[in-house]
Amino acid sequence: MRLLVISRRILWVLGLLIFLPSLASAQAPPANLIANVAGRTSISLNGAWNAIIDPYETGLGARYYENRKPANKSDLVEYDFDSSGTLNVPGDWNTQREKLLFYEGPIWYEKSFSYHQRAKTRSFVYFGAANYQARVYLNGKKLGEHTGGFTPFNFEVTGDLRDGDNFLVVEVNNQRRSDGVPALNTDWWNYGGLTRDVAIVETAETFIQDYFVQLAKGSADELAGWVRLSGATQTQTVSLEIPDAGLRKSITTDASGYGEFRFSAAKLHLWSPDTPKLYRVVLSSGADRVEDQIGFRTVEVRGTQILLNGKALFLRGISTHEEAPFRSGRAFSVEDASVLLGWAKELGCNFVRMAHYPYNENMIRQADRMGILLWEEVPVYWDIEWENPSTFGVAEEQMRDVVERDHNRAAVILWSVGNETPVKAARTEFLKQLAAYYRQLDPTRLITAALNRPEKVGPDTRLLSDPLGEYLDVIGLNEYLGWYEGTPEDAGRAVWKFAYEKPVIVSEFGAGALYGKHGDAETRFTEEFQVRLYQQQFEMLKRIPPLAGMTPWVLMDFRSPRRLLPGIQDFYNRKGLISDRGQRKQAFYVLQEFYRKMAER
Ligand code: GCB
Repeated sequence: MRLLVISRRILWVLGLLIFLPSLASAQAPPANLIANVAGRTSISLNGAWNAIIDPYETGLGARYYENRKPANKSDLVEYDFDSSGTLNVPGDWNTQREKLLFYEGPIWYEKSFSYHQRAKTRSFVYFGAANYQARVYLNGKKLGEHTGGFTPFNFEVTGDLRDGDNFLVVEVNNQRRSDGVPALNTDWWNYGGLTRDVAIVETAETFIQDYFVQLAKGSADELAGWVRLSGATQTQTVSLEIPDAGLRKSITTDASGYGEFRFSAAKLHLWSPDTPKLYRVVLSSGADRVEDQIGFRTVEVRGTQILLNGKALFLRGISTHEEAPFRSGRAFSVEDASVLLGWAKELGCNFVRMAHYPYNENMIRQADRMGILLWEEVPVYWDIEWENPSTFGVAEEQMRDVVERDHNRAAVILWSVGNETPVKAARTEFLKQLAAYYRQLDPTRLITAALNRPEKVGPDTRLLSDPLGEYLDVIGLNEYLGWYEGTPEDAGRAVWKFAYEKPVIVSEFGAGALYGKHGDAETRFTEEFQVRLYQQQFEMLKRIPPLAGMTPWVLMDFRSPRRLLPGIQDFYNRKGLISDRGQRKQAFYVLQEFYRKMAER
């Protein structure tokens, strides 16, 4: 028996060794994402789309994507987009029709629109996000598929768009999958649908598809980066202008359309939470021109400190979900972003942890304008199929696409590879490779992960020595002392040790409280209990020497299928400092006061 156990173990280790290198070969397909869609000519396809709810995915075999009408009265067509009702885009479907609140499965969307091509342009259909899988068809022809619920994608439709009437059909399926990222189990609502903007984007034949314009790593007065053209056939010149800084440079791209640059930019006003200066940046090449608003700042680690523009900074933060204030459902608009980030500002935050997946671009751009630093994360959450190369490919693709979308945003300082993942060899290898991929995609930002598996090494002492820490710049620590474990006073006494000499962000702690539920501080789910926990946590945090920031859990109550307690949770995680209707709980003011004092120091 023992022999069997040992030989099984050896086989497993051998299997892992053989298997792991192949994770890297499951690479994401080459990037074709168009950066900065807002800065281009586009035609919005937002609004009401026809929608057929198709729980058994009948539509695939029955070819709903042809959007057929009976040719005559004896012709059998068992679907009809025009009389099936509509869903708004952008928007999750769950909060648009009561019977869809719990729905997980396919829904077919259809949008008819007319289009008139301008001479000599290319066109693309662009989706801000579709959760989780999308199959896209234009005028009955399949354009492609996309996996991953929180990242943008586009398909070229030049030549497929007709002059005049067109129709797009998209099958969106939010069925959870064991090989997905995230996998089957999450503590947030699995909102399905075309949750973000949809548009036709028009470009020149050769156009500036993406660009990286940032301060060079380690420098506050040199810009370094690259541009990538799509459709280039020969070397070409790209002009890069920052009028307010008096800068005008030329970059030469190679025959594949790629060109790097590095030049001095001494007089830039650096972006910071206090002075979130954004510069107008204009890139042009041949017939193409794209404008952006970009801030410049440095971020680095020195010992256990995080430095912004060379100065140590404490990250007074809060964790969030991309959940809409006041109306529930997925947030998508600039207004949603202003409210959520406005609340964070009111709390005294200079930092937001955007857990647990990439948010819509409005949120990131709004943070850039408001001067809020960001932690962005990919939905590598809890347990996923660490040994499955296709799961790795999906994680890698989501990471690549959020980096491509946001790599010019000054607000973003941290990329997180995941949240509360189990400590085991295959997981560490997986996340180590993701961290390396991040560094390759964006050498300027810091890499982190939210870890939560400490060892108890004394009655009140915990040691975090997760081997993943070696590959991170900043250690994120989620801990729920006083809520899932022990009493708040246990948290007050707790001592933390870390195996790494790196900055630590306590990336989660919290307690559930129903807004308006009052009682003594011993009683769960009262606002008083939540306050008690926060006060004890503050005692603990003061005794963590490498503490460089904190993002308590969480800004606002959010929907979760795991939170069932009637009368209290009713499918909401109640750890918010603000209720889902915008009411501030007592702990909101307690944290606000803590941050106010901290900011004065
Ligand atoms: C966690 C998770 C977060 C949950 C939270 C909770 O550790 O990272 O997604 O929502 O705890 O409320 O339990």
